[in-house]
Amino acid sequence: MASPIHSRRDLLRAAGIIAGSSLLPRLTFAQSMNRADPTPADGTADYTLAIAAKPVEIAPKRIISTKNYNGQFPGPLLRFTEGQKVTIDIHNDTDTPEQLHWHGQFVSVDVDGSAEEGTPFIAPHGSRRITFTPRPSGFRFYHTHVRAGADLSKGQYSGLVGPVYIEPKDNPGAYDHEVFLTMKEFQPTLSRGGDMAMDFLSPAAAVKALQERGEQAMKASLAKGNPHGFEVGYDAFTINGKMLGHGEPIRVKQGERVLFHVLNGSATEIRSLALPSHTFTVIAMDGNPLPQPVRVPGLWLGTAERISAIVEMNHPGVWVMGDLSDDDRHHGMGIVVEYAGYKGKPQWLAPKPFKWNYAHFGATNASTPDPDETFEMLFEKQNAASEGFNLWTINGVAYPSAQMMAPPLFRVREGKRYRLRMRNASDDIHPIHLHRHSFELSRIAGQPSSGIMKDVVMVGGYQEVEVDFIANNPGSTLFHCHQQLHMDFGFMALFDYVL
Ligand SMILES: [Cu+2]
Repeated sequence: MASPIHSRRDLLRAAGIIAGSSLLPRLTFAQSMNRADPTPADGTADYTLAIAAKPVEIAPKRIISTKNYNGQFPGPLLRFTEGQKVTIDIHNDTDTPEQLHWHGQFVSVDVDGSAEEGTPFIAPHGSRRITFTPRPSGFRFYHTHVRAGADLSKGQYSGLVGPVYIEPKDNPGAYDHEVFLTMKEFQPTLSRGGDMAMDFLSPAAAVKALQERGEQAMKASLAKGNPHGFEVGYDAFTINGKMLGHGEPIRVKQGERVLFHVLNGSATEIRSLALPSHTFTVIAMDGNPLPQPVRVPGLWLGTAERISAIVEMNHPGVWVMGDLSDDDRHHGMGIVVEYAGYKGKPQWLAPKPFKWNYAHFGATNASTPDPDETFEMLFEKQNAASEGFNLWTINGVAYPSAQMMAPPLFRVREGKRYRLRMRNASDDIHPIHLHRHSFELSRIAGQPSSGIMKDVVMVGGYQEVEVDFIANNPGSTLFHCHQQLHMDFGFMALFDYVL
């Protein structure tokens, strides 16, 4: 199977590749596993995170055992201050190597938490002390970064997800209190079909050439007698680790302005969120302030996306804040919002249908500067090509399943501005993530955009999206689809810095 690490021999092979790279300090296997334990120079860490399989009660008598941080789901909220160094001890109390990724932060390869970039593993029953300077400010998160392959107890199918908030130098908005929400499914199972929401993205226009290419490939595969590749479905849906109605409600008062920090912590799913009779004023995406606040009836978030939005509490009652999917909400994807002095059955009302267009959140008349270079990227699916799983390629190359650091597909020079022209020849939406950098959305399905800085963007089925980034954080940099089932089966590539 594509799961990269099944044995000590695989690990040795992976470590050999790391040690053989001229871009990294030369480490033996033992060093790369143990380097994780530097002698603590100055006593205690600011935070300690322990990775272990521990029971989590998502509803009364519904207890699941899943790997998580510190015995809780979501992992503890880590509050940092921008530019102020932190030390974190990570203990791995499991039998398999782990990686802890600081999603959305401009950290070094050594602590980023991606074996593909060369971050050392946290050895089974080992630990690692890391130090880094948190940046940029805003809503980030941390999560495991091991591949799961066909093993749905591993990777982000587990509960290894937690929020990070990096305090900005100045406060971005006026609000009465903050609420962090992590949306996450549990109890995954493999299936042969999916019901991914598709029609919410705007513009909706598909690129004909991409569609023909993708449909032809699919037709050819099915004609050979292949089934559809595996997808993943879930039995339990939670917000902050509780199924709808089973956690503490969010208690509010009329007239309050509540700042919600919403994280899609899913391994594979796109999520939505609405609060009946209320609107969201989005102030930041992926933790980065927007050029101006934008009011919307509800939110859509691809895997790993974050939205910070203010809700003015001006419609008293007891409400279900939940996913637009009735099925997923009925299976738990929601949380109760209760106004002071109000009791009763929480009410759900579907908002009027709305489309999600990233460009609406951008600057109104600005355009992005021309890049120094544009990289063309074609995303393709080979249906059921890897033991029943879809295999994914970028420009024809699937990231090797048995290898940690693969040869880089793209090379950048420090200080230059690059444009990624991503062309999706599949009918799936891909939440695309670039490690250790932010990018600016410059074109969404044909529509120009500017001023929106993100680290994940959904690329619609048979659509094109362009993003620009400045190469300002040297070191090996992983680019991948954040859908676990896609990244584990080829949908990754490395950028490397050259002189
Ligand atoms: Cu994908």
